[in-house]
This record gives sequence, C-alpha cells and structure tokens, in this order.
Amino acid sequence: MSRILRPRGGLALSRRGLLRGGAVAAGGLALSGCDDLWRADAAKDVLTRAEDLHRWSQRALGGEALAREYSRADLSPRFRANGSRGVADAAYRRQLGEGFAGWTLRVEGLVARPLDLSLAALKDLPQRSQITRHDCVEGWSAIGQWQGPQLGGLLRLAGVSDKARYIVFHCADLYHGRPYYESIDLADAFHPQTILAWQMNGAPLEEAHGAPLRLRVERQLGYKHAKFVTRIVAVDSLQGIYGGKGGYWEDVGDYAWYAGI
Ligand SMILES: Nc1nc2c(c(=O)[nH]1)N[C@H]1C(S)=C(S)[C@@H](COP(=O)(O)O)O[C@H]1N2
Ligand SMILES: [Mo]
Repeated sequence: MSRILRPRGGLALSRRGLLRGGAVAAGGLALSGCDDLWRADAAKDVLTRAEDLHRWSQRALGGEALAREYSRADLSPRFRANGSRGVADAAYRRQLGEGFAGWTLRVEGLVARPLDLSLAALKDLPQRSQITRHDCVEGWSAIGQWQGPQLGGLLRLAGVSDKARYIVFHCADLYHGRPYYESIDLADAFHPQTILAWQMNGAPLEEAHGAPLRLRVERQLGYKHAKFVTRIVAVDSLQGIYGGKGGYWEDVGDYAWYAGI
C-alpha cells in the first residue's frame, strides 16, 4: 500500500464493502490494497497533490492549534438540541426507520474519486474521539464527546483536487423551509479535530443532534456544525450555491462565514 496513502499512521483502507456506487470504478483502486495499482501514475499524482495540499493546509494554520479538549467528568449532563431537531423529508424518515442501513454519504465535486460511503464504511475508517465544548451564537454552551472519521482522511480518500478551496456540506433538513448547508475552507477541513461524527457521548447520534452524521469543526461556532449531512462537495467558489455566502445563516441571518471561537 502506498506510503502516501498512510501519511501519519493514518488512513487504513478497509476492503470490507467500504465504497459503493460511484466509487466503484476509481475506488476499486483503494479497495484492492494492491501495490501495483497504487503505482499507477494517475493515482500517485492525485494522491501526491492531495498531500501537498494537506501540508499547505497545516502550515496555513500556523501549527495545529487545537480546540481545548475536556475529560469525561466535564460532560454536560444535558446537551441541548438547536436549530432543526428532526427532518421531515420522506426518504430520511424511511432511512431513520431502517437504522440508516441504506443511507450513504456522497463525496463529490473537485475530487478524483467521488465516493458513496455507507454508515458502516464510515465506522470502519480510523476514528477520532474528542470531548469538546460546543458554543452556540445564541449564548449557550455544552460539552460533549464526539466520534467519527476525520474529514481530512475522507478527502484524501476521494482525492480532493488542489483547485478546491471550500468544502460544502449539504444537509437533509429544511430549516424554516430552506435547505440547511454550511461550508469551511481547506485548512479547517484538514484540521485534526474536524470530524464527521456519527456518535455522541458513546451512542449513535440521536435525530435531534443530526443523525446519522454531522460535522464537528471545533474551532468555530455551533452554526457551522452541519447536522444531517448527506453530501459533501469540494468547490473552488461559493458563488451560485444558494445565497452564495457559504451557509444557511450566512445567507439569511448575516452571520459571519468564518465563525472562529
Ligand atoms: N442541518 C442543520 N445543522 C445545524 C443546524 C440546523 O438547523 N440544521 N443548526 C446549527 C446550530 S445554530 C447549532 S447551535 C447546532 C446545534 O447542534 P445540536 O442540536 O447538536 O445542539 O447545529 C447546527 N447545525
Ligand atoms: Mo447555534
């Protein structure tokens, strides 16, 4: 397996039904675990550029400044749910009823290998667990434990292009009738604490907290943490995406796109 694909003891690729659908053609590479395939020039090229991008991202951070992490004793006894606490969409209701067995996360846009990942596949990826404080712009905070794969690993798996500048998260819910969405830049996308959480406080996400998958982007305010994520798109511009300001609240509420804490 390519050294490039395992940059920091990182991305172990499972062969067990990891990728489906659109990922099969190109993703077959990733599934094979076969050195010969990884020597294919095209694949190597894409992965090398993704790694360059990763390094650039880390440098832009001025190190990997981490949000504070807490201990289990600090967990809030109650973690309020905010914004959409559920999803009305019929397909979502059906998937919820089936324990999200047929649900997939789509990763597309400026990537070499679009992916359709099942929840099982996301759970099979290397996991990160972190206890952090969620700060809502409305003035409440809560400490919770979150677990899931790092977004950066997923983007490397998809072979994100060096032309990508933003990662956009599309959600299953409508909030006051409009689709919720959010976006972050590549520096935050590759930050080690930026994860796609499927677990909260040791249990699968409850619907109110964004089941089956939500973003945790720990150095930004609560509204950036997209819940009910179904589709992740790498783009070079936010123009033309809904109101063009990069997020639901950015479009309708004039909230800042960069909501650093
Ligand atoms: N899809 C979606 N994501 C969302 C929201 C929403 O309404 N819809 N609300 C945001 C806001 S303002 C906050 S504070 C957090 C709340 O997360 P929680 O419900 O787990 O507390 O989700 C964020 N992500
Ligand atoms: Mo919020």
